[in-house]
Amino acid sequence: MKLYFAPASPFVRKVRMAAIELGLAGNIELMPITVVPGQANPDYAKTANPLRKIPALETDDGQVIYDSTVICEYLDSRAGGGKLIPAEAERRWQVLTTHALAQGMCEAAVLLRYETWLRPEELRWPVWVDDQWDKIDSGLRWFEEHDHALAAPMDLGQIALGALLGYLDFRAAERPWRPAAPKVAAWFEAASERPSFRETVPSAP
Ligand SMILES: N[C@@H](CCC(=O)N[C@@H](CS)C(=O)NCC(=O)O)C(=O)O
Repeated sequence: MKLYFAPASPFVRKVRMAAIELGLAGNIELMPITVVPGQANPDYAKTANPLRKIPALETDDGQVIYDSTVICEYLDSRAGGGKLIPAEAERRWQVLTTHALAQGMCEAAVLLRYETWLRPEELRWPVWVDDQWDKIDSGLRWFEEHDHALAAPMDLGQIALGALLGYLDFRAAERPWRPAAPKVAAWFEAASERPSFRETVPSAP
């Protein structure tokens, strides 16, 4: 399989972490690509993802799958199913919901990056920036108050949360999140020892 990839993306990291947890990383070749809003990338749009977003995964039979959540579901099913997304109904809806929360926090964090790095300064909207941070803070509060969602075994919600926290450390170190979320911080410190976390720490392209 081929994974269209950039080393800073939390969505790509989520897929790579899932692949390592599932024992599939050795079957995936990383294909570096640069995607930036506002920059056309017609080849990638045509051959991989019309939305020009990463990650996208090309399977062994040439099918292209996106987005990160669909790819993780595909990998989970390739590994036998029910591993990172439990099969049992109650747990399944819990994990998919905590995943949706962490995924939404990742989306807010990436939008913040685009707003503060890409958008011309005179066009920036501070109220919108504060609103994205509020979504992240509110999600962190939820995990802090519902730390049963962080109990073993590792699941897709926890993987997405790990990708988000690593991205905050990488892109927003000047705004520390740990003081307001000590239980989440302790979980992240322990989880960061896992190969899936250690081998995928974000870096600049
Ligand atoms: N919902 C998508 C989000 C992917 C996404 O936004 N990726 C960013 C990189 S971190 C991207 O490709 N940005 C390029 C763009 O928005 O044009 C997923 O989960 O895969």
